[in-house]
Amino acid sequence: MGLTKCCILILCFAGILPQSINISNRSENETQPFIEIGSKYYLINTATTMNWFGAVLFCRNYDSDLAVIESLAEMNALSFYLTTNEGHIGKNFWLGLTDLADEGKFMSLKDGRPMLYAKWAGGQPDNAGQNEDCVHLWAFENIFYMNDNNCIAQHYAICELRQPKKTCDVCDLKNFMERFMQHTNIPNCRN
Ligand SMILES: [Ca+2]
Ligand SMILES: [Ca+2]
Repeated sequence: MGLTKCCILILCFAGILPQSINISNRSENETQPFIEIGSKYYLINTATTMNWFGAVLFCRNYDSDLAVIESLAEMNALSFYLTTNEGHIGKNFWLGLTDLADEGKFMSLKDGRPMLYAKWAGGQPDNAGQNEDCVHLWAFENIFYMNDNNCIAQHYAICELRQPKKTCDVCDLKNFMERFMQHTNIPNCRN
């Protein structure tokens, strides 16, 4: 009997594991109106400009965060999209990065940690007028860089969809196993 229950346990384990892994593969319906660019999903709003705080709220309204570019690969993917799709060239886009809390220390709004990646324009960040605390994407000759700007400047918003928390796959699996063992009165497979 012990062996049978262990086999059931293994089969259940094998059955739910692929489902856990597939959580990160999102369907198109799930990600609308966000579009896949590189490894993330973005919503690029070019309908209206807004200040940085307005951009933060705009993204929250879509259960997302003002975009934070965290690697050269993400910068390249987003830059390529913006420079090859009509309607985005020459525009400035707010990012979820600010040094409002501590001058000179740019932090990521989405996780409260120091910014991981920067591609500052020449001479930036300069905190011009001692009043530039919000970061935006700035295009020079069709190449995007970062600049600190006055937070009440009017730019467009780029939002990014939150990544599924992969650790929860393991949590879900662990919880399932615990519930299964409680309901089947299996102390453990070694008995
Ligand atoms: Ca500043
Ligand atoms: Ca600046």
